[in-house]
Amino acid sequence: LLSLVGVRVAYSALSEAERNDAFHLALVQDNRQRAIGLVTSAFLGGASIASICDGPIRISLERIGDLWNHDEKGILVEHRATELCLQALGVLRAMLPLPADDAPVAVGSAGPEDPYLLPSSMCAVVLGELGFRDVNLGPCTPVSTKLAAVEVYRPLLVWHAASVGGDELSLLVAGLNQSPQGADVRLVAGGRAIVAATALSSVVSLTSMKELQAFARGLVSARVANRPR
Ligand code: B12
Repeated sequence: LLSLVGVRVAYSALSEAERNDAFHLALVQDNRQRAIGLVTSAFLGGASIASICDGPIRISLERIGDLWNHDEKGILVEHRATELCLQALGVLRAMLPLPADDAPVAVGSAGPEDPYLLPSSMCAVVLGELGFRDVNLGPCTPVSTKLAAVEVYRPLLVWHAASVGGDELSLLVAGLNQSPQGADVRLVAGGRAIVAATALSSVVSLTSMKELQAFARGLVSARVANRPR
């Protein structure tokens, strides 16, 4: 942790654009200490994990995603950067308190054809910061597996991260409708591939981690208010 102090001091002097540039550069240069130092400095400086995800992490990866068009090492940088961001999220996760015994549960994943790791991992850590016991089933998860998890964990919230995908969200909604545990679940979905699915009325369609944070915070407050005294 001491090795992060230097990065932390430097961080507080930077503007938001400079912070995003610094994180992007750390990913491109594969500078793990700096990348993790910048993210932890943001968190210790009061930024929510949701804002770090929507901010430096998303913005840097968007820039890196354009590299493969004109740089043969683009895909190398992209894969390495994804791994570094996952490590940074892991460090943030380790800085959070463990969930309480009676914590609400959230279960989620990406769809069966979706290899993208970060969106579902981000949902998990964002919900963890709010005190949820988060259960991330990760990429390439069949709908039946998610429904099995709903039966086992009886979650308050289910998230579906869709960077690529087909009609699995309708299958998930149908499965939840038929499941006794599905009745109390709030289903949220987000990601690049979700636009066509917003017509499903039981799905709360969200576009960012900050929106997920706000929605989940509302659920937690309602749960506390409805608790028997
Ligand atoms: C890393 C990466 C990959 C890696 C992923 C590694 C891994 N295991 O995770 C791999 C190698 C798999 C990959 C493959 C491909 N990729 Co790619 N990839 C990316 C890259 C650089 C970053 C993706 C990422 O993780 N971003 C971070 C996430 C968190 O950001 P985000 O998805 O924008 O999510 C935010 C919001 O949408 C929202 N959100 C997302 N999900 C959810 C869920 C919920 C519940 C909520 C509330 C919110 C939410 O919150 C997030 C944070 O703000 C993007 C560039 C980009 N613009 O994102 C290209 C990109 C997505 N890839 C692209 C392409 C073309 C491909 C390939 C077709 C390349 C190829 N020729 O093979 C393949 C297709 C794979 C497939 N099966 O579909 C294009 C897509 C273009 C398009 N319009 O569809 C992009 C945009 C790059 C580009 N500029 O060309 N890719």
